[in-house]
Amino acid sequence: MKGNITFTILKPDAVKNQNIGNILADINAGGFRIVGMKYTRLRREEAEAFYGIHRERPFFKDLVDFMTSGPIVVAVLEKENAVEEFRTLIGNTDPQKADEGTIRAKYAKSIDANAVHGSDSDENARLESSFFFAQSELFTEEGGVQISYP
Ligand code: RTP
Ligand code: MG
Repeated sequence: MKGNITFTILKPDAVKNQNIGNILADINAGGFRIVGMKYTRLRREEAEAFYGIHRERPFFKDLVDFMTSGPIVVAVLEKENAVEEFRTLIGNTDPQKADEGTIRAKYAKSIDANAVHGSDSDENARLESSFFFAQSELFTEEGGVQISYP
Protein backbone atom coordinates (compact mmCIF):
# COMPACT_ATOMS: atom_id res chain seq x y z
CA MET A 1 0.00 0.00 0.00
CA LYS A 2 1.17 3.54 -0.80
CA GLY A 3 1.99 5.74 2.18
CA ASN A 4 0.00 8.80 3.14
CA ILE A 5 2.89 11.11 4.03
CA THR A 6 5.21 13.26 1.93
CA PHE A 7 7.73 15.96 2.71
CA THR A 8 8.12 19.34 1.01
CA ILE A 9 10.38 22.38 1.03
CA LEU A 10 9.20 25.79 -0.14
CA LYS A 11 12.57 26.79 -1.55
CA PRO A 12 14.37 30.16 -1.12
CA ASP A 13 12.89 31.57 -4.36
CA ALA A 14 9.34 30.83 -3.22
CA VAL A 15 9.99 32.59 0.10
CA LYS A 16 11.78 35.56 -1.54
CA ASN A 17 8.93 36.03 -4.04
CA GLN A 18 6.38 36.03 -1.21
CA ASN A 19 4.67 32.92 -2.50
CA ILE A 20 4.47 31.01 0.82
CA GLY A 21 0.77 31.79 1.19
CA ASN A 22 -0.10 31.05 -2.45
CA ILE A 23 1.70 27.72 -2.41
CA LEU A 24 0.23 26.62 0.92
CA ALA A 25 -3.24 27.51 -0.43
CA ASP A 26 -2.58 25.31 -3.50
CA ILE A 27 -1.36 22.50 -1.23
CA ASN A 28 -4.54 22.64 0.86
CA ALA A 29 -6.71 22.96 -2.27
CA GLY A 30 -4.98 19.84 -3.57
CA GLY A 31 -6.33 17.91 -0.61
CA PHE A 32 -3.20 17.80 1.56
CA ARG A 33 -3.23 18.37 5.32
CA ILE A 34 -0.26 19.93 7.09
CA VAL A 35 1.18 17.50 9.64
CA GLY A 36 4.25 19.57 10.56
CA MET A 37 5.76 22.86 9.43
CA LYS A 38 8.65 25.22 10.19
CA TYR A 39 10.46 28.28 8.85
CA THR A 40 14.20 27.73 8.84
CA ARG A 41 17.43 28.08 6.86
CA LEU A 42 19.82 25.31 5.81
CA ARG A 43 23.48 25.48 6.74
CA ARG A 44 25.85 24.31 4.01
CA GLU A 45 26.58 20.94 5.68
CA GLU A 46 22.85 20.32 6.16
CA ALA A 47 22.05 21.01 2.49
CA GLU A 48 24.93 18.75 1.41
CA ALA A 49 23.59 15.96 3.62
CA PHE A 50 19.96 16.44 2.56
CA TYR A 51 20.93 16.26 -1.13
CA GLY A 52 23.70 13.67 -0.57
CA ILE A 53 22.24 11.44 -3.28
CA HIS A 54 23.13 14.14 -5.85
CA ARG A 55 26.70 14.65 -4.57
CA GLU A 56 28.34 13.46 -7.81
CA ARG A 57 25.99 15.33 -10.14
CA PRO A 58 27.29 18.40 -12.04
CA PHE A 59 24.58 20.63 -10.59
CA PHE A 60 25.35 19.71 -6.92
CA LYS A 61 27.28 22.88 -5.99
CA ASP A 62 24.69 25.17 -7.60
CA LEU A 63 21.95 23.24 -5.82
CA VAL A 64 23.62 23.62 -2.41
CA ASP A 65 24.41 27.30 -3.06
CA PHE A 66 20.80 27.94 -3.97
CA MET A 67 19.24 25.96 -1.12
CA THR A 68 21.38 27.82 1.44
CA SER A 69 20.76 31.26 -0.10
CA GLY A 70 17.82 32.18 2.13
CA PRO A 71 15.11 30.94 4.48
CA ILE A 72 12.81 28.07 3.53
CA VAL A 73 9.60 26.48 4.78
CA VAL A 74 9.73 22.74 5.45
CA ALA A 75 6.55 20.73 5.90
CA VAL A 76 5.21 17.21 6.24
CA LEU A 77 1.97 16.65 4.32
CA GLU A 78 -0.75 14.01 4.58
CA LYS A 79 -2.97 12.62 1.83
CA GLU A 80 -3.70 9.17 0.44
CA ASN A 81 -0.89 8.21 -1.98
CA ALA A 82 0.86 11.43 -0.90
CA VAL A 83 4.22 11.09 -2.69
CA GLU A 84 2.80 10.55 -6.16
CA GLU A 85 -0.12 12.97 -5.69
CA PHE A 86 2.21 15.72 -4.53
CA ARG A 87 4.64 15.26 -7.43
CA THR A 88 1.65 15.62 -9.77
CA LEU A 89 0.59 18.81 -7.97
CA ILE A 90 4.06 20.41 -8.23
CA GLY A 91 4.81 19.40 -11.85
CA ASN A 92 8.05 18.71 -13.73
CA THR A 93 11.42 19.62 -12.19
CA ASP A 94 11.92 22.06 -15.08
CA PRO A 95 9.12 24.67 -14.85
CA GLN A 96 9.21 25.12 -18.65
CA LYS A 97 8.06 21.48 -18.92
CA ALA A 98 5.60 21.58 -16.01
CA ASP A 99 1.89 21.20 -16.82
CA GLU A 100 -0.23 24.33 -16.66
CA GLY A 101 -1.71 24.93 -13.21
CA THR A 102 1.01 23.03 -11.35
CA ILE A 103 2.88 24.81 -8.56
CA ARG A 104 6.15 24.92 -10.51
CA ALA A 105 4.41 26.22 -13.66
CA LYS A 106 2.82 28.99 -11.60
CA TYR A 107 5.63 29.99 -9.23
CA ALA A 108 9.00 28.69 -10.51
CA LYS A 109 11.43 30.53 -12.77
CA SER A 110 14.10 27.92 -13.62
CA ILE A 111 15.19 24.34 -12.96
CA ASP A 112 17.35 25.62 -10.08
CA ALA A 113 14.86 28.07 -8.61
CA ASN A 114 11.92 25.70 -8.95
CA ALA A 115 9.90 26.81 -5.90
CA VAL A 116 9.30 23.46 -4.20
CA HIS A 117 10.75 20.07 -3.33
CA GLY A 118 8.70 16.90 -3.09
CA SER A 119 9.86 13.49 -1.84
CA ASP A 120 10.29 10.82 -4.53
CA SER A 121 9.44 7.70 -2.46
CA ASP A 122 7.72 6.69 0.78
CA GLU A 123 11.09 5.81 2.29
CA ASN A 124 12.58 9.19 1.39
CA ALA A 125 9.47 10.96 2.70
CA ARG A 126 10.14 9.40 6.13
CA LEU A 127 13.89 10.05 5.96
CA GLU A 128 13.42 13.68 4.90
CA SER A 129 10.73 14.28 7.54
CA SER A 130 13.03 12.89 10.24
CA PHE A 131 15.80 15.20 8.99
CA PHE A 132 13.77 18.26 10.08
CA PHE A 133 11.15 17.10 12.59
CA ALA A 134 10.99 15.24 15.86
CA GLN A 135 8.04 12.84 16.22
CA SER A 136 6.54 15.23 18.79
CA GLU A 137 6.33 18.01 16.16
CA LEU A 138 4.08 16.02 13.80
CA PHE A 139 0.29 15.95 14.11
CA THR A 140 -1.70 13.63 11.89
CA GLU A 141 -5.47 13.87 11.41
CA GLU A 142 -6.16 11.69 14.44
CA GLY A 143 -3.92 13.95 16.50
CA GLY A 144 -1.55 11.17 17.39
CA VAL A 145 1.88 10.77 15.90
CA GLN A 146 1.72 7.92 13.42
CA ILE A 147 4.76 8.32 11.27
CA SER A 148 7.11 5.40 11.81
CA TYR A 149 10.59 6.65 11.19
CA PRO A 150 13.17 4.38 9.58
P1 RTP B 1 13.11 17.94 -5.82
O1 RTP B 1 14.00 16.82 -5.31
O2 RTP B 1 13.62 19.32 -5.46
O3 RTP B 1 11.66 17.76 -5.48
O4 RTP B 1 13.14 17.91 -7.41
P2 RTP B 1 13.08 16.67 -8.35
O5 RTP B 1 12.91 15.40 -7.59
O6 RTP B 1 12.06 17.02 -9.38
O7 RTP B 1 14.52 16.71 -9.00
P3 RTP B 1 15.87 15.96 -8.54
O8 RTP B 1 16.34 15.16 -9.69
O9 RTP B 1 15.69 15.29 -7.22
O10 RTP B 1 16.88 17.18 -8.37
C1 RTP B 1 16.92 17.94 -7.19
C2 RTP B 1 16.99 19.41 -7.53
O11 RTP B 1 18.21 19.67 -8.19
C3 RTP B 1 18.04 20.66 -9.20
N1 RTP B 1 18.40 20.14 -10.49
N2 RTP B 1 19.09 20.84 -11.34
N3 RTP B 1 20.51 21.71 -13.61
C4 RTP B 1 19.96 20.50 -13.60
O12 RTP B 1 20.04 19.73 -14.55
C5 RTP B 1 19.25 20.07 -12.41
N4 RTP B 1 18.67 18.91 -12.25
C6 RTP B 1 18.13 18.96 -11.01
C7 RTP B 1 16.57 21.04 -9.21
O13 RTP B 1 16.40 22.24 -8.47
C8 RTP B 1 15.90 19.88 -8.51
O14 RTP B 1 14.72 20.28 -7.89
MG1 MG C 1 14.12 14.82 -5.97
